[in-house]
Amino acid sequence: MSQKRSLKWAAVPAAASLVLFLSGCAQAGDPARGFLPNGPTAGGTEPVTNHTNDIVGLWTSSWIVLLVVGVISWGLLGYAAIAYRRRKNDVGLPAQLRYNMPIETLFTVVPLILVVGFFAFTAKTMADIETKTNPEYKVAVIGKQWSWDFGYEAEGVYDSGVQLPDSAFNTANETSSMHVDGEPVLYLVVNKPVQLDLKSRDVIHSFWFIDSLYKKDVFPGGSLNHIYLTPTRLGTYEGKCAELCGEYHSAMLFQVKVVEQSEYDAHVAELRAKGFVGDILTDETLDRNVSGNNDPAASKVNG
Ligand SMILES: [Cu+2]
Repeated sequence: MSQKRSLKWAAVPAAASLVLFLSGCAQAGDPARGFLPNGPTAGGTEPVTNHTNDIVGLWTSSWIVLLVVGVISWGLLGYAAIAYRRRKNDVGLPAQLRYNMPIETLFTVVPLILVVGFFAFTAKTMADIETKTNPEYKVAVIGKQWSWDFGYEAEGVYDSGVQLPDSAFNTANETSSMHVDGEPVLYLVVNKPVQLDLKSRDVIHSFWFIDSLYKKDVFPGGSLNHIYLTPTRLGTYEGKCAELCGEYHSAMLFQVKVVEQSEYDAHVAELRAKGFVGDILTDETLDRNVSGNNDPAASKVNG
């Protein structure tokens, strides 16, 4: 084989890698974070919650390990395809080999190490996230077809979301790629550990505060799920339901506002002034998303 031809062959995987690399670079996001969302940077560049650094670390180090394995595998594959290709004067089948113990041992042991390693690091990160770390306050998060209720448990006030009408989903109302005017808003205090008590009124939903990089199912029937976190950066974040829960699943948008204690207190006072007082976690009648509710603001949209 001439030098020129072998170079041409070698250029194929190199060109393919370059295309993949450049198309990856063209996307929005930070490659150092493995392109994971990181919230609006207007509030600073600190982690969004006390868990996000660990999650980003698990994600990116997994990708680094997998890319190393991938590059070695693709290299060997390419080498074998080129070095052992059929030559012009070859006839019949090449020499048939039954097995190769060293290679087969390698193919068994390396994936085993990888699977055990990924499992261990994932289990460690999840155990850290799931550990209850002395929450200083509790907020009830209630999913329902198709909106969210938020209850500030110690203060005894709540904010009951009303399903967004179809008309809300036009470009005029969309102030960002995801936010729609009229979404329910969850207020959390910056740098204060919170316990979220998750519950559903009907079917299984999933509470996804996107930039926290964590989501959790929301179950009907009394057994609460919990999320423990400490928001660490001021700002307004987007959230959505992450479990297909029916026709208007996509309307289950919400916002999370991470604010200073004073702004949180002002929000609680505002809810109290509006008369939204009660324990929404246990009192089903406080759901505003029902027609016939006495509250003039209440309406059940879209049936
Ligand atoms: Cu849902």
